[in-house]
Amino acid sequence: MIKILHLSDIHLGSGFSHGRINPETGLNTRLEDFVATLGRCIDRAIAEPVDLVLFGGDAFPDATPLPIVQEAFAAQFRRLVDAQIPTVLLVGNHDQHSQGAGGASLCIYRTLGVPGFVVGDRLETHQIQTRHGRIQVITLPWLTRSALLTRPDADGLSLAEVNQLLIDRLRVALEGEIRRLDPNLPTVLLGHLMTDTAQFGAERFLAVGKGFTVPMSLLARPCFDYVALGHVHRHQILAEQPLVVYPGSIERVDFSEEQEEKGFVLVEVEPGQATLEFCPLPVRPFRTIRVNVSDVKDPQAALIAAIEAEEFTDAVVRLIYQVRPDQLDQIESHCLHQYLSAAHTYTIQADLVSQLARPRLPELGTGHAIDPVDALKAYLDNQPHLADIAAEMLDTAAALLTGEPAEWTSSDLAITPQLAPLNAATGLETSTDEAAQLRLL
Ligand SMILES: [Mn+2]
Repeated sequence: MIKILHLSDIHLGSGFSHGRINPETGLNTRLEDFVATLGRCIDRAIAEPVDLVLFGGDAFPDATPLPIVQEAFAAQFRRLVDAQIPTVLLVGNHDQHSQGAGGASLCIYRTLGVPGFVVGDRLETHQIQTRHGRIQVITLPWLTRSALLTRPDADGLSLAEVNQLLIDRLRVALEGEIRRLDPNLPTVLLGHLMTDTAQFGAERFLAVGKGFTVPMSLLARPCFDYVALGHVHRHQILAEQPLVVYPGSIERVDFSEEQEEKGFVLVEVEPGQATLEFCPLPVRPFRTIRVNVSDVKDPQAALIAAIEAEEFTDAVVRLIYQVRPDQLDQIESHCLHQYLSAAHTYTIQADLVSQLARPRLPELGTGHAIDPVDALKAYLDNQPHLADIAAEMLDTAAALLTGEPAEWTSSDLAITPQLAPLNAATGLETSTDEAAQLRLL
């Protein structure tokens, strides 16, 4: 039986906007939080002691962390070297250098020859000697398209066909590793990836458009005794036989993780079976106070009541309230700051709402029903670039409203949005879905 501590998505050095400078140390308090939480994970590994630590990737926000952040990370993992606990550091998407292979932020541990440390920056099988016997770990770092495909391979293929080709190539490469496994040793697959069944949080927006989704059928296979994953920040168990697990991030990276419990997992593995324990971490709470005061008489009193109803001592707080422009005089912001001062940090966001939907085209006036054709005409009068097709649009609209079929004309093509633009970087067709996601980056 080999005991493993599996943690992931440390993201040390991110979330500084949710912290403040600690006057005693000069450091951002969120860096201190993350380091303290990482320290708790390492404490547990040493206290057990576990036979192996698996890190599922995304050590830092990017491949070039600040020296002070690198040092804080190294100081914690150094304790595993001193305790002679072998450790695998997997390279996640945030650890990769964007310029070609190599140079990932974690590769320094291999370069320095840190005893007992393995860096997983390629698909590879590592046999690791632990206090309770040997174990084999297949490392599957974050794979980009360019790791598996050349541009000619993808020529003329749709996005779906490219993804299928990527999965086929990964399947073949993984099969090669599986065939060389020693069937008498416990086996772990350690991967930084998105599965097709995971529930996503912030990481979706941190990484979209750069990778691809791996089907569970490739992972949940009897040749693996445990599948240790990283990348998705919400802890989840995706399969029981074998266990396929995201431990989740160790700290809240942003407000999208407000409701998530944070932690790591302890796993006991032997050939043919694994058992799991999720270990929650006491991390700093995030609280959103959301209140609509636009329909109350005393918005200040309503705001204070909403703040007082929440327990947020030492939490990262955001107060979001909806208010009418004419109520702003009634809000005393210094008073809100006073009430929120028990928070670790806080932001206040006032969303202005209009009582009436104000007409954006003055000629349409307010309050009464508008004939749709008049509305379209007013719109077109304000859009000079549509002048060429204005008459046709009005005819078509009139025909649609009377239920008579409009005849298609050549200008229909001119106003059809281009649904599959070429991606300038890859030369691949971009689906509108992906195009929408790319805009989020
Ligand atoms: Mn990731």
